[in-house]
Formats: sequence, C-alpha cells, structure tokens
Amino acid sequence: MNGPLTHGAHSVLSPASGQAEAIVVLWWVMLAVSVLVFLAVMAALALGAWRARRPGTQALSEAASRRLVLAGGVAVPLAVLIALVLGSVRTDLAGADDRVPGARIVVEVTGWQWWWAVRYLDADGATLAITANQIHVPVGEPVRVLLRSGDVIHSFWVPNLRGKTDMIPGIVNAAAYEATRAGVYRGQCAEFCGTQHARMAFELVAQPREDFDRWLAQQRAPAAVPEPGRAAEGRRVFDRDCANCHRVREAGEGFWPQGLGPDLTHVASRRRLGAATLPNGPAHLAGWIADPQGAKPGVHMPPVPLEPGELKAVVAYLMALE
Ligand code: HEC
Ligand SMILES: [Cu+2]
Repeated sequence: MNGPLTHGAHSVLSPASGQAEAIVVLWWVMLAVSVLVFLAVMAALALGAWRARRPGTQALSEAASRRLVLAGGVAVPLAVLIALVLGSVRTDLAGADDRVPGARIVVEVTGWQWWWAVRYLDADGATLAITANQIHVPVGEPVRVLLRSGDVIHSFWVPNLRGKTDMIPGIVNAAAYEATRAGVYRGQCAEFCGTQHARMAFELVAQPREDFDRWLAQQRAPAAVPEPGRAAEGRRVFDRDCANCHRVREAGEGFWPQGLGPDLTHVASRRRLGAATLPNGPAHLAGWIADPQGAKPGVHMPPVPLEPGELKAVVAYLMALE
C-alpha cells in the first residue's frame, strides 16, 4: 500500500462519504447565498449612488423608505439567516448519529501528543489488532470510530470523510464513518495540542473489503521472527533501548496495552513515520531513531545514542516487521 495520497486528499471539497457530501453541499449553498447577497447589496449601493447624483431625483417618501428598510434590512436577512442556520443544524444532526447497526468492526483511536494509537475491536469489544498512525477501513461499510485522548484535548479530522470530532481526556466520543470511494486520505489533529500539533497527522486508507481483510489479518499476526544475524542483533538493541516505550508483539503474546510510543509490531507495513511526518524506509527510519528531535522538535521520543552498527541492526530488525 505505497504510492501517493489520493488526488484531493485532505480537502473538504472532495468528499468521499455521505457525511462529507452533506457538508460540501451546505458549504456551496452558503457560498452561493453569500455571493448573491453581496451582489444584491452592491447593486443597491450602486443604484443609490447613481440616483443621488442624478439631477432632479426625488427622495423616497418616509413610508416607502421605512418599508424598504424593514423588508431589505430586516425581513430578508432574517429569513436568509434562519434558512442557513436550519440547513446547518440539519447537516449537523444527520452526522451526529453515531450508531452503526450491524457494524462488524470498531476502530478505537486515542490521541497522544503527537501521534495516534489505533486499536481494532470486534463487535464484542475484543482486541483484533493494535497499530498506530494509519487507519484502514473497508469501502462502502459503516465503521464505528471511538475517539479518546491519552493526555490533552485533540481533534480527529479527516476532511474527505466528515467534520472534526474532539478527543477529550476521560470521555469517549463516537462517530460513524463510511467511505464511499477508495483512496488514501490524510487526517490531521485539528485542536492545538502543543509544539508538534502541526505534525500530528495520519493516513486513512479506504479499500475494498478483501484488501482490508488482508491488511487486518496481517496486523493481527504476531511480529516476524528476526533472521539470525543483523536483525536478531537489532532485536537485542530494541529490547535494551526501545522496549520501555514501544511494543513489538511476538508469537504467543497477547495484546498489551499501548506503551508510551506507537506499537511497532508491523511498523514496516506503514506508509509513514512519526505521525505522517516522514516517508517510511530504512534511511528515514535510521534518521528518525538517531535524531527524532531533528524531524519533530519537542517530540516525546528522546534521541537514543547507538553505535553505528547498532543503529543499522535495529533498522534491519524494524524494516523486516512487515
Ligand atoms: C521515552 C520513550 C521512547 C523511547 C525510549 C523510544 N521511543 Fe520511539 N517513539 C516514542 C514516541 C512518543 C513516539 C511518537 C512520536 C511522534 O510521532 O510524536 C515514537 C515514535 C517512534 C517511531 C515512529 C513510529 C510511527 O509509526 O510513526 C519509531 C519507528 C520509533 N519511535 C522507534 C524507536 C526505536 C528504534 C527506539 C530505540 C532505539 C525508540 N523508538 C525509543 C517514544 C520512545
Ligand atoms: Cu493533537
């Protein structure tokens, strides 16, 4: 699943779901009405200016000007504003229903400064898979998304799919997502949450059910056993220096709670690193491990001083974790 983002990813004007379509219709209606009102006001202004300069213009009678002000200045704006508010409330309510009858999967996303922990649950709430910073959904099927925060207030936003939903510590917000068009869309934290708020992004892959099932099966599987040699040496480095914060789930282990950092069981299968900050690959991974603060100043991953051989080994280990 490599390749670029879908054209128009991260744009509300390129909807890929019913909810996003309703929002974009509302936006175009509001823009059109605003443009019409603006043009009407400018035309009235021009007409007034032109009439005032024309010699012999009669002022309107008092009754006529009162009627004009009451109609054009009170009644029409009130009617237009009430209609727009009703349209907006209607769109909002239509998107507020978070029940997803018959949803086969639930995606739980927890915002952390400055990354996204992702857990897939079955209908009974049992964990199916744990990953981070990349969310997959099957196209044309409603998915229930539970939104939490581990620290401060974040906001979950995939512009192509729907509006923003806050992630508030101690509260679980739910939303229904249904992508109608396959693609790779970009999501972004939409609530200022600290220095690296701007680099708290993720990618959402909407794909046909078979591809989604394949992806989920891969994420459910335990980590690949490292090849003897460099990768096995890398695993020792990982256990010594990284396992305090990161989990790699091996065969025979159950799902752990998330650590302080993203789950790395299948990190090589991800498109990007550092919450969509860098492309994934051996060079960027080595750069990230050697100097995460360089890519994302202030990030809650300290630089880990490693010998060059150890760095190569840990990169070989992680890059084999497809
Ligand atoms: C003190 C905790 C801590 C330690 C120790 C630590 N990390 Fe991290 N790591 C984090 C946090 C937090 C993030 C998320 C950073 C972000 O994107 O904001 C992260 C992100 C990452 C990522 C990006 C994952 C993704 O999907 O975007 C990789 C890869 C990674 N760390 C590898 C390592 C390796 C390898 C080591 C050991 C050499 C290590 N980390 C040590 C906390 C830690
Ligand atoms: Cu945030």
